[in-house]
Amino acid sequence: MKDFRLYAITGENFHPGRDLIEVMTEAIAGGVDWIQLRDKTSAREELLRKAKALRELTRKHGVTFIVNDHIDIALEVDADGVHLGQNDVPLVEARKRVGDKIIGISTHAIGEAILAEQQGADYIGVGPVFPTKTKADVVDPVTVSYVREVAETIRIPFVAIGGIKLHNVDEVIRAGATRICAVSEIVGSADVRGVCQAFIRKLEQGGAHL
Ligand code: TZP
Ligand code: MG
Repeated sequence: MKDFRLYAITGENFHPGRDLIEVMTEAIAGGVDWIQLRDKTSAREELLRKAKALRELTRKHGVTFIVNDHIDIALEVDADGVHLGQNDVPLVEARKRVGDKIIGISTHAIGEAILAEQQGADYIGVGPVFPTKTKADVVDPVTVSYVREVAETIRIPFVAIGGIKLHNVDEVIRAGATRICAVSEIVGSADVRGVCQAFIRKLEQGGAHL
C-alpha cells in the first residue's frame, strides 16, 4: 500500500456542471494521492462507468483508487481497495472477497478503531472531526480529541475526515493527523488544485512527509 497524505472523496453535488474526471484531474495536479469514489445515488451501471473512468485516471497518475461500499465494483474495475462503514459488510467477510486489496473502515470511537486494527484493516477513517452536511447519516462530531486518542493508540494508518477545511486543518494536524481526507473543501472549490496544494503545504509544515 502506497502511503498518502491527502485523500479526496468524490461529491458530485458540490460541482454542478463540472465533470467528475476534470475535477479529480485538478485534485491530482494539486497533490492528492488517494481518491475514493463515493456515490450513494447512481444506479450500478452509472457507478461502474464512473469507477472505470476514475480507475483509468488514477492508474495513469499512480494514484491509489478506493471504492466506497461496493466490493463487486472495486473488484470489477481492479480498484486498489474498498472503504466500509460500521454497518457495511463485516471486515472479515470483506477480506475474504478482496484478498490483499486495501480495506479501510470508518470509526467513531476508540473501541471501533482497536477492533478494526485487530481484524486486519489497512487503514481507518477517524471522524467526522467537525460538523459536516456532506454525510446524511452522520454521527455527532468526534472532535480532535478522538484524533489525538487514535494517534496515541493505533498503529495502522489513520485518516481524519469530516468538516475539514483549510481554516481548521492545522488543529487536526496538531492533534496528530498526518493524513487528511476531505470532500466539499476540495471538490466544491473554484480552485481545486490550489486548495489541494494548500492542504499539502500545511501537512508538510506539520511534519507529514512521504
Ligand atoms: N465520512 C465521515 S464525514 C464524511 C464522510 C464520508 C463526509 C466528509 O465530507 P466533508 O465535506 O469533507 O465534510
Ligand atoms: Mg458504507
